[in-house]
Amino acid sequence: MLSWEVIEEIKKTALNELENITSERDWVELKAKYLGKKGKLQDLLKMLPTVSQEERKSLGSQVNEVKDLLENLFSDKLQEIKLSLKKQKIFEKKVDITLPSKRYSRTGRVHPLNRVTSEILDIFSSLGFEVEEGPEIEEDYYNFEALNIPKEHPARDMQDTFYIDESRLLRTHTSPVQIRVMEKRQPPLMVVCPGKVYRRDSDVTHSPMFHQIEGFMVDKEVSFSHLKGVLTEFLQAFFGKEKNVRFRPSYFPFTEPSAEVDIECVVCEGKGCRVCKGSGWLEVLGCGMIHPYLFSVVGYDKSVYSGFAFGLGVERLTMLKYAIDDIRLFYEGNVSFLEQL
Ligand code: FA5
Repeated sequence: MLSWEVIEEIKKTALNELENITSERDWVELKAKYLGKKGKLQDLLKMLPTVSQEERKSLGSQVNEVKDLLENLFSDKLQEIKLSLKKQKIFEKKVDITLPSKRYSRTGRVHPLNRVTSEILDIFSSLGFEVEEGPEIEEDYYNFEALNIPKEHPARDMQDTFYIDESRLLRTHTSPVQIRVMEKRQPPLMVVCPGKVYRRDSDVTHSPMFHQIEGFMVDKEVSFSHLKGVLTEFLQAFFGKEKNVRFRPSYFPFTEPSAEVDIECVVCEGKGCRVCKGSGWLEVLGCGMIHPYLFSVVGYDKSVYSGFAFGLGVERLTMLKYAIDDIRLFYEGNVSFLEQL
């Protein structure tokens, strides 16, 4: 017979049993026993029609209260069981904190081109040069016209250009930085300008994007011997004291006279091989005495000042120093190649 005492008794035993379970499996079984479709509380509800009309309401709500209470307590109990299992697992898992940590063999490092650029800049700063930079998107005026290469001048073909519009382009060399620096500063100047340059050019020794370092010096009485002295000093510091250096006449519209500089072949030591095409020499940079036209453009008095300038390819020097035969290797992100250098 359904009564207040019967309901209380079921509640008491349920709480008691719930208190004593420790596994999820017991929890599932116990929950079915009391709260399942065929559980004890459902049985109590089924008994409601057997009691008098007056008692039915209060006993019905008592059963429902017990049901709500048990549902809450069952869900708390499940959390408690899960937490204690987790703690148990952590406790059982023994960690040996004296073991050495994992070592990562592939740590990042400076890209060879950046390393060689720093090496080159260090040599020039030890000779007294300062570093200046200029924009990669350049005006036609700075890249060509101010450097004595007017429109339609055949020398524009020496550097096949990526144009952005009529007056702007991706700079084809770092020489425009000469003009930008001279425009804003007065001599004496000893400056090097590193940076990316772009040309429509692509094969194993030419890349559409590559790096140059420009250098120039302007003062009173700067002569070709200063140019020879600085570049020989630089090349021997970079490639080794014993390497011979030679200057060959050449042509650049922004220098007069102009020269190309060769270094004794790093592979065959001047005997002649495949790399130097049998000549024993490797071309490394272009240079010359700054053309007086540039001084008139920037407003320097050409009867007072003279200067020299040079431009070198960083990839070219790195390839020669480390005997690399394909320029594209620098940009492929191949870790084993980069680790070798
Ligand atoms: C020039 O760019 C001149 N501005 C250099 C200069 C400066 C001369 C000041 C006189 C006074 P040239 O086009 O030769 O010159 O390029 C210089 C160097 O850049 C070359 O010796 C070569 O090492 C490198 N170079 C040229 N084109 C490429 C390319 N497509 N990929 C990689 N390196 C290149």
